[in-house]
Amino acid sequence: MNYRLFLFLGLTAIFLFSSCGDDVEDKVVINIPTDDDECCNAEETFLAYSFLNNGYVRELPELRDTIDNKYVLKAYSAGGKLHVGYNDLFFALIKISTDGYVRDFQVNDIKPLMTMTGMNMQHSTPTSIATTVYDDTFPAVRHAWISFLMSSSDGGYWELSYKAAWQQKEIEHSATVIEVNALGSGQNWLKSFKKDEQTYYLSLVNPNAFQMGINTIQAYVSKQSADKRVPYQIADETFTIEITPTMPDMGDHSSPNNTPLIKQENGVYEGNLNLSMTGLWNIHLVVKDQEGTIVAGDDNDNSGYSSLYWSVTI
Ligand SMILES: [Cu+2]
Repeated sequence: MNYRLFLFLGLTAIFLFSSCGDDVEDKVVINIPTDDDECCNAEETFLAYSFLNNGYVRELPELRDTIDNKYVLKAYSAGGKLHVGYNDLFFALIKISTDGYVRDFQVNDIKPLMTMTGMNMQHSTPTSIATTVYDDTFPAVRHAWISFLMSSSDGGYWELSYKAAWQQKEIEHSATVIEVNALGSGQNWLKSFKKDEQTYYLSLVNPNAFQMGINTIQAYVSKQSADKRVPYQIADETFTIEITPTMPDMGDHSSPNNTPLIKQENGVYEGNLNLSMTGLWNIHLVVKDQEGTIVAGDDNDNSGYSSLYWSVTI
């Protein structure tokens, strides 16, 4: 987005308006683009541009789509990469003629699909499926998330497709191959448990943002689809996720002031996590249903802690 040009046009318009203020007829002659009611205003454009060019997010070019040579739909992630576990995805729709960001567009039907080459089977993974506005101050950027079960490897490859819609226009981005990287050692951000023959997935949100001390910890609980090729949606049920972080390299000591993850209105689970030192932490999980019955997180290895745990290294 050429924001400077945008600003320049705006300032020129103001200058022209004010310089011929005493001649009412002249005002209608000034040629200010008026066909841009589908785009954001200057401030929203600036904020969206700043966010998408902040050096943290980068485009995933394999997910780009061009529509009638008039619009470009771009997808972004942290560093332009994807990895096992939770990933944020951002979408922006850019009008080529003006470099403006289109507001009020939707991206939905996000379908990650892995083909397991040797096993002759396909499966999806936990995902938000549809997008929401990421930040109300710049509605041009929409947000989704995908939590990948496995990395791309000789054993299989991932593809992603999605649909986008705005002002009666609709496009479908057919499946393109994406690269999903493995996580480093000491990082395990996605766990599963079974309840009544149903598999659930626990996706820890962005633990790379954790710092020493008290952190807000967020997670999603997703349900494996009956047809595993269908993206796994957020589970309807309400659970409570109790957490006990321990340091396995330091005699499994824990930390005080942790609070359970409780389901919020928007579907995310949220609690407090105290990482009192830097290093490797196992976040032991006990999942309870609404009646308080434990549905996952038994102490199977007699360690004194649940054998269901995420691992993070800070
Ligand atoms: Cu797989």
